[in-house]
Amino acid sequence: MATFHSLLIIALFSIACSMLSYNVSAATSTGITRHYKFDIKMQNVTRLCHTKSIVTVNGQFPGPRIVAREGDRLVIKVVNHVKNNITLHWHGIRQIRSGWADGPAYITQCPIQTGQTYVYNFTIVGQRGTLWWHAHISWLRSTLYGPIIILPKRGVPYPFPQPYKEVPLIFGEWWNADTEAVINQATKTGGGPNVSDAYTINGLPGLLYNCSAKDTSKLSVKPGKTYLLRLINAALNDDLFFSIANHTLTTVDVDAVYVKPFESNTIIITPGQTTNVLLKTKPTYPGATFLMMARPYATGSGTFDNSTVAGMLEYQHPKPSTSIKKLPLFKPTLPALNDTSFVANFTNKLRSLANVKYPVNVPKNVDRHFFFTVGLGTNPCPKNHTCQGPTNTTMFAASINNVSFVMPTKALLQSHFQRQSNGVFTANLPTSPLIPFNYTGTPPNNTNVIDGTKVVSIPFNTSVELVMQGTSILGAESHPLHLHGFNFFVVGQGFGNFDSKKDPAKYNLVDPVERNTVGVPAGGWVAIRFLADNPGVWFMHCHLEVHTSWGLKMAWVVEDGMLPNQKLPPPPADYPKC
Ligand SMILES: *[C@@H]1O[C@H](CO)[C@@H](O)[C@H](O)[C@H]1NC(C)=O
Ligand SMILES: *[C@@H]1O[C@H](CO)[C@@H](O)[C@H](O)[C@H]1NC(C)=O
Ligand SMILES: *[C@@H]1O[C@H](CO)[C@@H](O)[C@H](O)[C@H]1NC(C)=O
Ligand SMILES: *[C@@H]1O[C@H](CO)[C@@H](O)[C@H](O)[C@H]1NC(C)=O
Ligand SMILES: *[C@@H]1O[C@H](CO)[C@@H](O)[C@H](O)[C@H]1NC(C)=O
Ligand SMILES: *[C@@H]1O[C@H](CO)[C@@H](O)[C@H](O)[C@H]1NC(C)=O
Ligand SMILES: *[C@@H]1O[C@H](CO)[C@@H](O)[C@H](O)[C@H]1NC(C)=O
Ligand SMILES: *[C@@H]1O[C@H](CO)[C@@H](O)[C@H](O)[C@H]1NC(C)=O
Ligand SMILES: *[C@@H]1O[C@H](CO)[C@@H](O)[C@H](O)[C@H]1NC(C)=O
Ligand SMILES: *[C@@H]1O[C@H](CO)[C@@H](O)[C@H](O)[C@H]1NC(C)=O
Ligand SMILES: *[C@@H]1O[C@H](CO)[C@@H](O)[C@H](O)[C@H]1NC(C)=O
Ligand SMILES: *[C@@H]1O[C@H](CO)[C@@H](O)[C@H](O)[C@H]1NC(C)=O
Ligand SMILES: [Cu+2]
Repeated sequence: MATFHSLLIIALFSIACSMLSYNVSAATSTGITRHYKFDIKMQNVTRLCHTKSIVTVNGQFPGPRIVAREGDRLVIKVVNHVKNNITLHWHGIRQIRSGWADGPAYITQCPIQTGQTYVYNFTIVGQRGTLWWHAHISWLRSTLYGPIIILPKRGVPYPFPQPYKEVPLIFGEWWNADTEAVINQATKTGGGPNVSDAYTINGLPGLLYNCSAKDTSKLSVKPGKTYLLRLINAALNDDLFFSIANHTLTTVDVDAVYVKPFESNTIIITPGQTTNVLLKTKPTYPGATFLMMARPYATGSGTFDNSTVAGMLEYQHPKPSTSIKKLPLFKPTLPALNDTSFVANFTNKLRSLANVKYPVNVPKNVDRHFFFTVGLGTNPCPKNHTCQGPTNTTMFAASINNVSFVMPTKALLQSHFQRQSNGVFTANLPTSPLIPFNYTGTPPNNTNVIDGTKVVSIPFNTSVELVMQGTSILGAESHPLHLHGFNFFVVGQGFGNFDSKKDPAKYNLVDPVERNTVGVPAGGWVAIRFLADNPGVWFMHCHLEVHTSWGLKMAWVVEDGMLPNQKLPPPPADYPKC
């Protein structure tokens, strides 16, 4: 698909219109039920002159779009026709009391095995904007991903001028090699995984790569109109800068929450984040074509794919019959690959609307404070092996408070629900570092982590403050931390070591941005708050897939409340078994 099909709101088709009566065992839907069938199957796809058999939904790459309205129920029947185990995650969906449908493998469910079917069934409550779905097992999300477009309830306008058209732009990362082989090799050797061969926009690498000119995403626009671009970063391992030559972008929504609009030439978007921007086209036909480009932001010491994806913004010619002569092509100027101050500047501008219609429900009082260090570390190389970690006797690892999370072989949510956590997980993740050090200074001599399946357990309705402190062990870099089951408020961020005496005084409790994925600044910290009003087991992890593989992940167990509608209902009948 070399051209964009403008998102047709009229193309929204609802198959069943169900009147849902109030049901205390599930979040109530105020809209309609939309049914989707996702067949997981192999498909041959050619990019950069390499043909590869990839795992897809319905043979599509990127996968199909889900379009719904706030308040609708989604019922997605997933049938696995491939050899791999599969789970799908509906990234950013709150899953209020529907944790069984959240998707991370061995956290909320066992995988859907070959030949099996599982129906993901959940409602969209209080969210509108762009989210996305992706596989949540191993590295299969490299090809299994697609947009979730959530329109406001019928008759409710956007808090910005109605755009002429809406277009999803989903950034991805393409490997010529099989990504399962890439992560398996890295796990074995303890080294960094091979980097990707290209970035993509809507699955296409674009004209700056060899053997790729015909695979360029093209956005055809009319002059004098406003377009809503729904940007999604589905790349595995890279934060991305994005810019369109000679055009300004107005950010209006992040992670399906409206923000105070602001303009910039470039945006930064981490894996897991979504950003809706308004693009105002030039008033008259400019007689030029403009590149839309994305490339990484990276500060770590490891190698990364530093290539650039480009798509084309093309103005429709006023006289289509006349032959079009070759037009000049303009390229945007993107920040330097390591421009941390640009990132801080941009993220500091993100503010909630904080008005009567869209209030900020940031917890003002905190029940429990947590301080997590996030960053890299090492595991010892197995005896009599040579490893490719930071030294030949170590393997790369990553941790939270020095605990590198070990994947269980049973689903945590099921074990929790059945009160059979024994031998599956322990609720003893340290709530602050056991050995404090200068997190952003010279790292300690011993960089080894502790391996374990450790979680934090909290009562229903606990108001949580979590400070995430980046470490400089093996290089300071930004970690996009994603929390399942909740949105959180970003109340503060800064560089260096968090100062619990001085920094809280500077918190923004007036209009903090509300989101589900936040970049912990490279060599810095971020403070978030959320109300744990959703019973279940909720994964929190770095959305750089390599760091998740290395153990930068944990889970919050949120206990049931006293009232019937504060309890997690039982799992559905077709819930997969391990
Ligand atoms: C992919 O290509 C291979 C080799 O050409 C072929 O054997 C296979 O049937 C193709 N698979 C699909 C799903 O088309
Ligand atoms: C989805 O969940 C709702 C609420 O629990 C239930 O009424 C409905 O039957 C479910 N649909 C399917 C297809 O499982
Ligand atoms: C990773 O890259 C190395 C060096 O180019 C290559 O030898 C190896 O086969 C690659 N691994 C995978 C899984 O593609
Ligand atoms: C685009 O911007 C460049 C410099 O940034 C400028 O030279 C050029 O005239 C602009 N072109 C159009 C069509 O706006
Ligand atoms: C990208 O990385 C390659 C290989 O490490 C290097 O040669 C090249 O200079 C880098 N390009 C940029 C723009 O940094
Ligand atoms: C960014 O990279 C450039 C060139 O590689 C280097 O000169 C500069 O010191 C780096 N800046 C930071 C803040 O690390
Ligand atoms: C922050 O961004 C604004 C507007 O985009 C710009 O004017 C300002 O120079 C930037 N500041 C820094 C420190 O980059
Ligand atoms: C490791 O290597 C040493 C010497 O090369 C040998 O004596 C020892 O038995 C080996 N240990 C294992 C567990 O293979
Ligand atoms: C591992 O590294 C050490 C120090 O750099 C070196 O002396 C040793 O020969 C290496 N071992 C192997 C098996 O490469
Ligand atoms: C931590 O180390 C950095 C870099 O060496 C230094 O600038 C800073 O003062 C140290 N901070 C503390 C709290 O010791
Ligand atoms: C760490 O290593 C350095 C240099 O090897 C040494 O001077 C220092 O004493 C060590 N520190 C600790 C706490 O072991
Ligand atoms: C698929 O998942 C099941 C259940 O966890 C596991 O026993 C099996 O080994 C997995 N298969 C593959 C190919 O990973
Ligand atoms: Cu990370």
